[in-house]
Amino acid sequence: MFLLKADLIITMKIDIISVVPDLLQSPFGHSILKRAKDKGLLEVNVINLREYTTYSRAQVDDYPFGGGAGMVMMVEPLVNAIESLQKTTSYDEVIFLTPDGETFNQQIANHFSLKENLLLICGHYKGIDQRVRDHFITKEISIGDYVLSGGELAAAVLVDSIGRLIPGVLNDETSALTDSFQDNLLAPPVYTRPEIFRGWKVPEILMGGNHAKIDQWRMEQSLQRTKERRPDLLQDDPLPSS
Ligand code: 6GU
Repeated sequence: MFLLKADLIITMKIDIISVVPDLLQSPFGHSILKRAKDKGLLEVNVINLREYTTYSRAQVDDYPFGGGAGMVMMVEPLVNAIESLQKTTSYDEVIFLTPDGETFNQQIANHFSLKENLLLICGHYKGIDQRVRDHFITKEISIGDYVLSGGELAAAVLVDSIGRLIPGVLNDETSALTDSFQDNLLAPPVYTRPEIFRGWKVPEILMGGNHAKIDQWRMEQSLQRTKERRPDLLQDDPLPSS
């Protein structure tokens, strides 16, 4: 929880371990996430894995035992980095971003948004030494069935989707509730000024001011969109898996 009775604000902290920290410099400095940081609700730290290696030339990867293509991120630099961070922070989850993880969705974002301290670990090359996964990782997350060259963009997706859900981050607290996926439905169409553009009119119902009718129209549109585009959502068990 983030707003305690005494109005004490607790910052959510997300630490990210990466071999290409530069990739993560820009994504969190804009828009809603910038506001979350400025309000003191979210802190994001990017940690360069190469600072934790004892090998020469800042080496963090090596050939796989047993042969095969690609490099593997070594156990020692990762464990050094994780244990060093754990000295000052007790993480609620240590999350490894990997294409073979559980597929990320809104329910998982909701779940993580209620945590206080998260550690994200970005994989690269052919992955990380399995012993890190066995002994330190508490959740493995993928952002979809395609392969990225590293976990950084996936980490940015997680931070964005989680950060905007932290209580107090969005101006209008209800607006996260009307997002697509929050109730397993896609969001309805939206319109703003002008009422007519090139002869294309805004649906009359939205201009009438009858909010019960508008709510009903939006629900029908949501259902119709979901049936057409994502019928699978209507069959899914709406309960979160964890
Ligand atoms: Cl989390 N990492 C990588 N490397 N590729 C992915 C992914 C993550 N999620 C989907 N593809």
